[in-house]
Amino acid sequence: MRRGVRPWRLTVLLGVAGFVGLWALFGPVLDANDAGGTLLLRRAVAALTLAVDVAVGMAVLHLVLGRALAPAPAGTQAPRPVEEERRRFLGGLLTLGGGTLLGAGGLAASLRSFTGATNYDYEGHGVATEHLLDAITPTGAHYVVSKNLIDPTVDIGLWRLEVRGLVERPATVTIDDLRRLPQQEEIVTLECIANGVGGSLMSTARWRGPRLADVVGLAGRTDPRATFLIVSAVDGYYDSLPASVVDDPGTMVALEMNGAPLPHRHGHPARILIPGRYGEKNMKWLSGIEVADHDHTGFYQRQGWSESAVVRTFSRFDNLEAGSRPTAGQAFEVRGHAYAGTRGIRSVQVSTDSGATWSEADLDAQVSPYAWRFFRWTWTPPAPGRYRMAVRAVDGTGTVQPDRYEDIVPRGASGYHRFDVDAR
Ligand SMILES: Nc1nc2c(c(=O)[nH]1)N[C@H]1C(S)=C(S)[C@@H](COP(=O)(O)O)O[C@H]1N2
Ligand SMILES: [Mo]
Repeated sequence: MRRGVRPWRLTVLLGVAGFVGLWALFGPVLDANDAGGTLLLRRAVAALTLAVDVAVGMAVLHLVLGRALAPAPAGTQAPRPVEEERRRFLGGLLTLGGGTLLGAGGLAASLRSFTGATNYDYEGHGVATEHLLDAITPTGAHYVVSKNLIDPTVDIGLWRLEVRGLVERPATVTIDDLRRLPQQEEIVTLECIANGVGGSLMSTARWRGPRLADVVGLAGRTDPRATFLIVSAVDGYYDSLPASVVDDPGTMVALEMNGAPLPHRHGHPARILIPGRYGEKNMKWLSGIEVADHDHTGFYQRQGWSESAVVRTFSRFDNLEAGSRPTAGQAFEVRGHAYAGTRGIRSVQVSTDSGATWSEADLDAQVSPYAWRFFRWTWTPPAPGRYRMAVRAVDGTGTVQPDRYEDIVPRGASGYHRFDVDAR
């Protein structure tokens, strides 16, 4: 019996084209669905997942189309026996059923990889170079990180914040309830735990809203057994905070950013701000606060990131990045910023020989105990040539930023920002 010509070449071609197209469209967000590996590993896993999805899809298409397009076997003009008709029918049914199952599985797998995805597109979402030296980042230039492919849009009239758990009387809080509480304003720096050495996933804004303590207080007294706050958001994001942060004066529920209602992508209508903790603890699109006597592993912690998320000491050059070039024998002002969360910055030191010798930089005025600190250092290169610049900060406890390089996973990056500069 002659078999129909199977269009396998076409299937393979279509599959490759499909993979390339999908990767071009979604690659930047797919690579972020990480389980705590390196960026390269995440990209490889994402590519492999996509390849398997496409292969399954194409196999299904091939089977279904192959059957539909196969010409009737030659020499079977005479009516076939009922037995064979039935076999063919059952075979077709099986192929269709199996194909549907496989297809649905592939679709579910890709949906899962989307909903778990994180917009870790470092290059695309950091602060633009021209705003690196702004003490307060313009709202439109503030870095953005979100796990969502599409962020939630909240109808403020329908939105409620639930405060429940180990409280006197669970409360359903409206935006007006939050606005009626005493408002405080703080300048706070946010930094993503995925901010690499010398990275720009870090910005500073003027935030305004009630203290977290007052918001939790809307549900009456909290049980002394409380050890954690389990916070959740409209987009299904969740994390836990030690209950003790409620008493930190800087911890708040921000309703405004730089004098305007919280923008959509920064968590409208309400977000948590915890100075000194990496961005992941700063819940956007807040929807629930549960006072609990147990921990609840957060969205990112489940993927292998550290639990406490206390920021590590960070320092970087800013104006060298923008391409400024010093000239031998002429004074040149090196500028940059440092951040160590609530520990504060005591001093910043700059090196032109990769860290063999250090000079003290001048610090700009401190704008807030919760914000980064800018520095400047006047340098006169003795001769033309290449200099390996390095910068390090000393935090408010007197601890010198360590030189040992660590990648962002799992506790956030560590190490000195080094930069080659060619003096004319
Ligand atoms: N609901 C919700 N909150 C979230 C996130 C999220 O995906 N969903 N991402 C977190 C992460 S990882 C960071 S770094 C900060 C980023 O805040 P920004 O986009 O306002 O700069 O938001 C945090 N809060
Ligand atoms: Mo983050």
